[in-house]
Amino acid sequence: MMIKKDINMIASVIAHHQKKAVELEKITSKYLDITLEDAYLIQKEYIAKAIEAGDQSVGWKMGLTSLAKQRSVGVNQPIYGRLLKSMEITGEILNLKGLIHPRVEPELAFFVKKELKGPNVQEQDVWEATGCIAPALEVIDSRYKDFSFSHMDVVADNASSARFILSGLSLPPGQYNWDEIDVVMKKNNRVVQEGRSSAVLGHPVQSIIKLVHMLAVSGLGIEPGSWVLTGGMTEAVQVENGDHLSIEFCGLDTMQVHVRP
Ligand code: 0L1
Ligand code: MG
Repeated sequence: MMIKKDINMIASVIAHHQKKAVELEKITSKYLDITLEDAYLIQKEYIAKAIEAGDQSVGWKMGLTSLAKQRSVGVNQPIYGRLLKSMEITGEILNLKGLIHPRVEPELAFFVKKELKGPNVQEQDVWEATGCIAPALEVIDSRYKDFSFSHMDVVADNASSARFILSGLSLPPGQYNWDEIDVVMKKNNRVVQEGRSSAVLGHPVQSIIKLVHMLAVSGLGIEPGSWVLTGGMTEAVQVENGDHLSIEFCGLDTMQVHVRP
């Protein structure tokens, strides 16, 4: 395991690249022995610094929750990241300032109203703790050059979290089959991705269970009042200035994104 001084130093380098939107060489090319525990400590360190400086914690994101996404980046298990208020976009405009090579993906977000903590949490506990569910979009933006990284690199880079948009809907958990939500993503009026919520570990509720179990390893849990992005229902779509995205969560909502300089 790394010493605290190195954790803090790497955390401040990554935070700088995130803030300035400047590409970064993989940290594992310099620090060969970095462990998964170190990578999560690096993530935790700069998020704590941001909160000390006035930002607020909003919740968590799960990443790499589908086999297709795991295969596309060569990492064979889900990862988590932390969401801050400063990452949230309200409205339909995605401003590319502060982003390097952003990609957008459709997700289902769970609002957790009761603490979920510990290695024994099961599906029933998650449903009892879920206040509502909302269609959402995540904007991922790996800070690594060419979106190329290892498991430890991407965890240290907050699982590529950059921005997120909640649809504003608060849907009752018991009213829909959350593994049967189809999604169609159009970019500039052309269908570019189609998928279904079962792509997220078979059912998005499994993503929450997995997150709780992963957090339990570090003695952490999901705090009441947290949003959790459960993972991409399709591959992420690259965007650039001038693009317009229309993302239909069939039977629920259609979200729009206008990409601007
Ligand atoms: O949210 C995600 O599934 C992305 C996790 C990190 C991998 C990537 O940046 O593509
Ligand atoms: Mg995601």
